[in-house]
Amino acid sequence: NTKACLFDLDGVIVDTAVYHFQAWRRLANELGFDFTEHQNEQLKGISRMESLELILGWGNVTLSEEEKVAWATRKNAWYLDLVMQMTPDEVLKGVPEFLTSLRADNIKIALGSASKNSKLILERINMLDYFDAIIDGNNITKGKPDPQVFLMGAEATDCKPEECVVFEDAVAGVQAGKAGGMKVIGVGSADILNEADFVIAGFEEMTIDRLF
Ligand code: B16
Ligand code: MG
Repeated sequence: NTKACLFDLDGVIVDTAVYHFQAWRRLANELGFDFTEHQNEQLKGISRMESLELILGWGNVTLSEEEKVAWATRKNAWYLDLVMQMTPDEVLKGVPEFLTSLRADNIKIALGSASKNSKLILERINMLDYFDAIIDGNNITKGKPDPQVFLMGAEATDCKPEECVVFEDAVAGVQAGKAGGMKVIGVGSADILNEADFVIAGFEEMTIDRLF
């Protein structure tokens, strides 16, 4: 029986990936190379420092640990400039309606995101009040596909893993939910998210009865 829904942020609630891409691309350009939107797909659900490692690999750039931290800090400042311009109309279609229906049925709502900026983003898009618990990059020691972020979400909502349903747009996130023993609904393409229990293209097609 489902008692809590655990939501990823980027790609599920809102599309911050476009802003991550802009900021990471600026970093790459300043280091003398570029990368594509296709490559950017690989960064979804992955932590900031893991993303940086992948990008530096694409550009064959070697940096010291100190330089890596400095570039990651710069990228985050550029990213936050873009986040500060976000507005509530960027919330993905059908999300507020679905979360409202969960609240009406007393189903708990938690965030399970790799981002360290999740609260700020939820504030900007006016979605913070929907969440009973927020587990994000500030709370976790192991990134997706490790189940830690979702297991902490289950605990924070007083639910067993089998009582939770995870919503994820990234392969690593789907794997994290399954590793935690949860039902996982993929958001995006069924070809890519084939490890999910089922996949929706967006929340317009999601109803409460599909949780059970
Ligand atoms: P930050 P999610 C993830 O969010 C993004 O998909 C990923 O591209 C990003 O690197 C990661 O958050 C960390 O974000 O730099 O803001 O801490 O999909 O787990 O909500
Ligand atoms: Mg995501």
